Amino acid sequence: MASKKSVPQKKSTLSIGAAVPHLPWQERPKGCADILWRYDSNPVITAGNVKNADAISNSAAIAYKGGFVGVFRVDDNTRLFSLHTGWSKDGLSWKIEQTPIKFKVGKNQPPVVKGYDPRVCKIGDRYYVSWCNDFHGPTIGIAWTKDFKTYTFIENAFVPFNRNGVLFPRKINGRYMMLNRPSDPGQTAFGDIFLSQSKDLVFWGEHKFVMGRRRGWEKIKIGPGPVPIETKEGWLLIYHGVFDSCNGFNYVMGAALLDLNEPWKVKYRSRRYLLAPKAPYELAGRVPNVVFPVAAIVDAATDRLAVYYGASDSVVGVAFGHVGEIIQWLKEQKDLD
Ligand code: BMA
Repeated sequence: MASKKSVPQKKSTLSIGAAVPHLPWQERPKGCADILWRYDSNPVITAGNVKNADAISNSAAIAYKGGFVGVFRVDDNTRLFSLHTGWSKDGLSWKIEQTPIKFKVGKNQPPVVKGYDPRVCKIGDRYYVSWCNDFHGPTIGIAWTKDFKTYTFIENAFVPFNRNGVLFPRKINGRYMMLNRPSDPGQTAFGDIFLSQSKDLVFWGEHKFVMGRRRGWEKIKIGPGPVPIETKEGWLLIYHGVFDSCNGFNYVMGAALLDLNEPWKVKYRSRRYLLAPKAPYELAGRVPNVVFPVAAIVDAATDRLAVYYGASDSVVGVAFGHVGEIIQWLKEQKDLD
């Protein structure tokens, strides 16, 4: 009888994409049952990283050339919001450039003066930045870069008002796709997630409704967070949901799984929140009670996930999780819908 040789099992993961062996990581603390757990030295970025900054919060980090790069939302002490490039070897300790990004704009294009809540998405060999741009009110500006030194403005995707433009990291059915959240010029007491499609990243159309606000922690509005994570079971979307209390709006995180080929179809959605303000730097700051997820870096070899989020519109925090566990957690909540 042939002897059975033990074959080393390759750990099966759900995420599709590149291995990021240098991903920042800490194991879940003993006794913690949370699906996302915070880095124990949060916040990783504070206003002290840039001269004359009042706050550095909702910012996007991505793996780049064996290290990390990011586009940061810097609110300065004139209360102007601008975008700055930042660099890091380990994803936790960052050097942020002192001067804002100067976008190259075409001669018939409006100037880019201020911006906030950037996302960074790699599609092919380009990195696309989408952010809340000021064009007669908030809307989504899109630019591209290859080296994070020169940024070329493409266009404003929509007429005002819109916030939280989040690209998918590849074309789907031959189209670029972008989640977005129509809004108003102010603090917007409403908001649902839509998806828009484009052949060239300039003209957007064939809009689809993805999902709307609903009772509980997402009763006022919802908005897409990090670039969706491609998995074997669908696109994992981490998003923010907002509820009101006698102290104003509270921003928390939730998650959903979208269909791979028709990503406006929601397969699962969290009834429970994924992470809500609890740490002191989330509960107090420029805007108290805010966790605002903006970037998610995944090591597809291990399913490990690091989420970058703005805390209380003042600082940046990191939380860790496992892609497979989040999907399992979403499935377990099916009956709560
Ligand atoms: C939203 C945006 C975010 C901010 C949040 C909480 O409308 O302005 O940048 O984090 O409010 O203040």
